[in-house]
Amino acid sequence: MNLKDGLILTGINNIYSVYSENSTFLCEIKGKVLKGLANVYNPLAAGDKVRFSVDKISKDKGMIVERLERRNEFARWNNKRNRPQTIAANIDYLICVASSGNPPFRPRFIDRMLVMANESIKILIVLNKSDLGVDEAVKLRMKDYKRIGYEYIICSAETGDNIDTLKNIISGNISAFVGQSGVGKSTLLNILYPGHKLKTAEISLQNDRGKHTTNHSKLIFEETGGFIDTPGIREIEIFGIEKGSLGFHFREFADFAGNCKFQPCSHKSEPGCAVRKAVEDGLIHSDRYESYLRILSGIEQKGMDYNG
Ligand SMILES: Nc1nc2c(ncn2[C@@H]2O[C@H](COP(=O)(O)OP(=O)(O)OP(=O)(O)O)[C@@H](O)[C@H]2O)c(=O)[nH]1
Ligand SMILES: [Mg+2]
Ligand SMILES: [Zn+2]
Repeated sequence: MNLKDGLILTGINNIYSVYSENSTFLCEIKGKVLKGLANVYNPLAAGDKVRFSVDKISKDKGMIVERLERRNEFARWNNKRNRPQTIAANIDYLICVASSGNPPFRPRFIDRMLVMANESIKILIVLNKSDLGVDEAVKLRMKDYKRIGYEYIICSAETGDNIDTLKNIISGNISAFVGQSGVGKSTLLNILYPGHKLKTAEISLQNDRGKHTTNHSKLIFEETGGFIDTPGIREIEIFGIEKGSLGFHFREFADFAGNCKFQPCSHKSEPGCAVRKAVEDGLIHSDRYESYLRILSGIEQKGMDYNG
């Protein structure tokens, strides 16, 4: 069998667009299930590298036989299907897109993205829609992200404010744009990489959550880099992290956690907790601590099942 290596651009209803040697092949999974990947929501995500065979008759069709090892992935737990869902694979940059308004700023959502982001992925927080005004509290929150080691940009796809800075940062990288529906992921990408005409739409008026204009993750690449536009997500459910290690995913806790009286410490109610003390002293942002507590309680409620 003549096998080729290719890159998953997108997958819709189990038909995958696979890019290889300057052509795109429409492929299905051979035998429907890939070895060892029966229990995941989506065995293949945009950015995955695969091995496939080309159909002898329809030369633009093929069968995927194997998923190659992932360098990294960004995933969440899909509550509806009760399985992990990969949003993008093999990426350099995770662009956590939020908006300062319409839909409202949700730091809790960003914190969840940061917890799920693999350490091998660079992270950039993008606060879009600056033209709608940015509250002082939101500015402070962004500064706190910077203080604890996350880069951020406040920009506007509408006015073009700071878009060049964003362009320079992601240039030469494969970036996945992830965030709630309606924050402007596709609009930003249309400006950063003109010519692909990604669908965008006004967010629905009934609720502030948007209506999911982008339906499928899609990888597009150019000489200057590439991007994955992803559908808006309502919630990032955490998985694969035990309650005892959640604290390690909050970078700024590291300076204090070693001084907690009890080891290990959940930083919840133990006496002599240095993390809680740091929150009281304003050395850890109280809102970050609140995110920690909420995620922790989610992990505790779901118990072991939660870890896949
Ligand atoms: N005021 C303002 N509106 C913006 C800006 N960026 C995007 N929008 C608008 O926000 C709405 C949603 O934009 P989309 O790009 O479709 O949002 P999305 O994040 O891709 O949404 P999903 O595909 O559903 O996840 C559109 O009406 C855009 O015109 C901005 O910087 N300022
Ligand atoms: Mg979109
Ligand atoms: Zn503690």
